[in-house]
Amino acid sequence: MSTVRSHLMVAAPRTEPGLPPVPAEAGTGSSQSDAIEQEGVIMGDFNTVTVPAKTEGGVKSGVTVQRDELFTVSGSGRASYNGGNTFPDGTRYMNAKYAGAYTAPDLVLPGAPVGMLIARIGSGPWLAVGSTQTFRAGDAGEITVAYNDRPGAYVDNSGEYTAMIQNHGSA
Ligand SMILES: [Ca+2]
Repeated sequence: MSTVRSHLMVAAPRTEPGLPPVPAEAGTGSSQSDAIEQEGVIMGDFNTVTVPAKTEGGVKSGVTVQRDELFTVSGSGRASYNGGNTFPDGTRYMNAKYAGAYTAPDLVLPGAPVGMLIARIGSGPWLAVGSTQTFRAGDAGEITVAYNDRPGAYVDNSGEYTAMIQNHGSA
């Protein structure tokens, strides 16, 4: 019965939940800074995106560049093209053993290893990124990042990279 339990708990005094705290409106409280922090974020110069290995055509980064601006793309993580695990630099591990890089002429970016992180400006030519690379933009557009594999051979891929894209401006 509830009345009995209430009597037993009286022995343990605790803070009254019904008492309101001292009003903080007049003070210099630090509890209302959310909106200010959001205003302080400069969007467009920097972003981090997930790059699933399955996503043929890549992922738009949200970062745009103008011609001659410097930008850096960096990648981390592990993924698979269904022939081994790969890292953004294009190195592979097969059956838990280092297997080097594998290149083929029919990859989306030929000459760059399968599994390498690649990027392009708008619909321009793909660029080899690897773990990190800084480029000077030859054109204006949004940076897209992707996993290098054969066209049409993305469906059996798994895993994802995390790519960081930074626009440094025209330094
Ligand atoms: Ca594949």
